[in-house]
Formats: sequence, structure tokens, C-alpha cells
Amino acid sequence: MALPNTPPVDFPSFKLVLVGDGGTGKTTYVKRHITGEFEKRYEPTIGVEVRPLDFTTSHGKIRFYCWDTAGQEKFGGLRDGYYINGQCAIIMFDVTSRITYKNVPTWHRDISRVCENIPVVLCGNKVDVKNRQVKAKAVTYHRKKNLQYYEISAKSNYNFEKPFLYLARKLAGNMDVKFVEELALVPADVTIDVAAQQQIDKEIELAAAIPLPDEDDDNMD
Ligand SMILES: Nc1nc2c(ncn2[C@@H]2O[C@H](COP(=O)(O)OP(=O)(O)O)[C@@H](O)[C@H]2O)c(=O)[nH]1
Ligand SMILES: [Mg+2]
Repeated sequence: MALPNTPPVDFPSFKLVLVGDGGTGKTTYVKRHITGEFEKRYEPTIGVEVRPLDFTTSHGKIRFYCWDTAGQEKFGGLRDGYYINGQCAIIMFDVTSRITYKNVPTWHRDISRVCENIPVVLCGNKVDVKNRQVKAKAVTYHRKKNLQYYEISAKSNYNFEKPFLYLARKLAGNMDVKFVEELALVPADVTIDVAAQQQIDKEIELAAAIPLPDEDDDNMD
């Protein structure tokens, strides 16, 4: 999976499809990785920016070609060409905006329609914002669909590497894979209360052990 006009690399590389409502922070997130910013390519035919994000793992290097829209998602779904040959995906919502979480099932359905059974991470972004609207315990969709969930803050780099590490492990079929080098990230624009957020992360872990209610009253298919 190489980019047009880009020499292929001699280590494993994967197309990563990044989706979610407009304004949730997708572009901000993928721009944090400094080398990806230098090597991005704009694909005018489908109107996407593709950034190669490299990580060094305990099992060698891995590259994610991160596909990011030019804002078309604000006008509805994305064309199939965006998803075709996608090997992994991130669905982003904004914890300060309930509607962006409500739309997660639609994004997941769109991915699943084109990409068969690929690893998907759900990200709740902007956890640096004090007055969040989607509480951690209200986030249950990933449990019904067997996705991984992380709370992140693109602006503070909080948990930046977690989604990529999960996907790298899934794609390698080895949950022992680790990242072994410090990442070059854009310096944080905001700081978060790490202790408070770690408490929330702990609550998410505990909630994961509690069975989900049977009734399906939230319209999530
Ligand atoms: N507070 C906060 N704002 C963010 C964060 N990530 C993105 N934003 C802001 O959200 C807005 C939309 O971000 P953008 O990356 O363009 O979203 P996209 O439409 O999903 O690509 C911008 O004003 C960003 O500065 C974050 O982690 N925290
Ligand atoms: Mg964007």
C-alpha cells in the first residue's frame, strides 16, 4: 500500500481510514506527528490528504498511511474510494458534542460496508475541555461492536500513540508489540489534568467489566 509518486518502503505499511464528523479534531490529530506533516501528499482526485506516519516497534518499523478528508464529511458520507483497501480505521468523535457521538454508528457502518473486518479504534477527542458533554460511562458503542476505545486530546498529545499502538498490535497479530522510540510530536497546545483523566481511564476499565444492558433503546445498530 504505497502512495502515488512515493517510493515504497521496505517495511510493513497499512492504509488507515480516518472518519468522524467534521470538527471532531481528525486533522489536528494526524498533524501532531511531525514526520507525517513533512511527507504528506494531497490526492486531488478524491480530495484527501495522505500522511505517512511511521512508528518504530519492538518488532520493526511500521507505517500508517493516514487518509484524511479535505472536509467533505461535513456534507454527508464519504465516497467508497475513501474506504477501498482500508486496512484499519479510527472513528473520532468530540466529547464536547453529543451529536458527534450519536453519529458514530453511521461512520462504523460506512467502514464495515467497504472494509471487511478491519481493526477499528473509537476515539473520544478533546478530553482537555473541562465541560465535556459525553461522559466516559456513556460511551458504550465500542463494547457492542468489539472496537477499542481511547480518550484522547489531540491538542495536548494525551494518549496520542494509543490508537496506533492498538492497530499495530492487531495488524501484527501480536499484542506484545511495543513502541520503542520517543515520538516526534508537535508540542502540546494545551495541558490536561492528567491525574483526573487517569481516574476517568480507570472508570472506563471498571465499566468494561460490567455487562451491558440487554435492551437496545439507543438506535445503535
Ligand atoms: N480543545 C480542543 N480542541 C481541539 C482538539 N482537537 C481539535 N480541536 C479543535 O477542533 C476544531 C476542529 O479540528 P479539526 O482538526 O479541523 O477537525 P476535523 O474537521 O475533524 O478535521 C479546531 O478548532 C481544533 O483546534 C483537542 O484535543 N482539544
Ligand atoms: Mg479535517
